[in-house]
Amino acid sequence: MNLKIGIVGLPNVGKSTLFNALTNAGALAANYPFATIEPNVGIVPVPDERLDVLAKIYETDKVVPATVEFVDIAGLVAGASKGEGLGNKFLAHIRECQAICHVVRAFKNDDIVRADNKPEDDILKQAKDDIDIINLELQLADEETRSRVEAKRKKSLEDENIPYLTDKPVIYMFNVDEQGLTDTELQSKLKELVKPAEAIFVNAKLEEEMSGMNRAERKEFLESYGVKDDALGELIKAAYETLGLQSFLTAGKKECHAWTIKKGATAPEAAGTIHTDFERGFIAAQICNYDDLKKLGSEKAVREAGKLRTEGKTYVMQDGDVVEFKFNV
Ligand SMILES: Nc1nc2c(ncn2[C@@H]2O[C@H](COP(=O)(O)OP(=O)(O)O)[C@@H](O)[C@H]2O)c(=O)[nH]1
Ligand SMILES: [Mg+2]
Repeated sequence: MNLKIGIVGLPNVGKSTLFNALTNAGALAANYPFATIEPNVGIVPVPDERLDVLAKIYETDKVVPATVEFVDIAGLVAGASKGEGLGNKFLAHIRECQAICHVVRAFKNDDIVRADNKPEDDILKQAKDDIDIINLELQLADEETRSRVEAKRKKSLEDENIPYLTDKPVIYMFNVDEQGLTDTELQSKLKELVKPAEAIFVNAKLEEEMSGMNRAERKEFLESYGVKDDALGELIKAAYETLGLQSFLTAGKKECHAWTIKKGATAPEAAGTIHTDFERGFIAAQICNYDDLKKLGSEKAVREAGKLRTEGKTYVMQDGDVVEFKFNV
């Protein structure tokens, strides 16, 4: 499953700073051949401490995290749907994404001009106005698409599956300043603005300062600001929540691997994310719980404790299942 998240927002809200920070955090989160495909597209490993534990237990040669693709989508400005800025160039990029990360400026700094050239004077109101501008542009773009589809439908009756932008789940990422990071009153007001969507609070400047730090150093650095996790960790948590995703793990000497699936996916469906043959030829899944494995220290100990289960076709996968699929091709 290729999870792809598009980063949108008005100019000068910190999108590119955050994109760089996210891809950089990912590069250091695992020894995975992280890649920037294009300057604005990056594949980032999902930080998962469980993989490190499994790698020790199995004396693994290779660790393969789940991945997320981020796209820094520039060009959304007031009037984009009418051709302002880059016009509608952003549309194709957003269509390919499962979720939108909408970055909203919530820091005060008059040296960095706001898109509307107004001074920073009311974070809450200006954040609301900015959000409305972006959401209106997305709506207008959809209306244009809708009328194009309607016109076409008159000619042919084929039923098209149009990925409307306003159907995409949105995670709001408020780019706050250092004060805002711990200002719970401001944060709850900003949350209120966008609910029921998920809202997360990050400081792009601090994220930028952490480039070059490993995960342990990041945690320690952020703790000194009263923050638990970095932007990558927060965004992925919110994205999994919003999209109803979870991970399962496969582990062995050759490889420890994390995989992303939908909550509620069955064992054969999970097998299918590894290989379609695994789903077609599914026989059974041998499963143990990650916490049991960690506590007991080896697969052998888990088996002896009676905690290694064999599950069939109807089994619903749980987050943190460590799985070995039996199949027949
Ligand atoms: N003070 C401050 N400046 C920021 C922050 N995030 C971004 N900037 C600055 O704002 C400018 C625009 O940032 P950029 O990431 O390019 O915004 P984009 O247009 O949304 O991609 C750059 O000069 C950044 O250094 C922040 O959290 N605080
Ligand atoms: Mg940019």
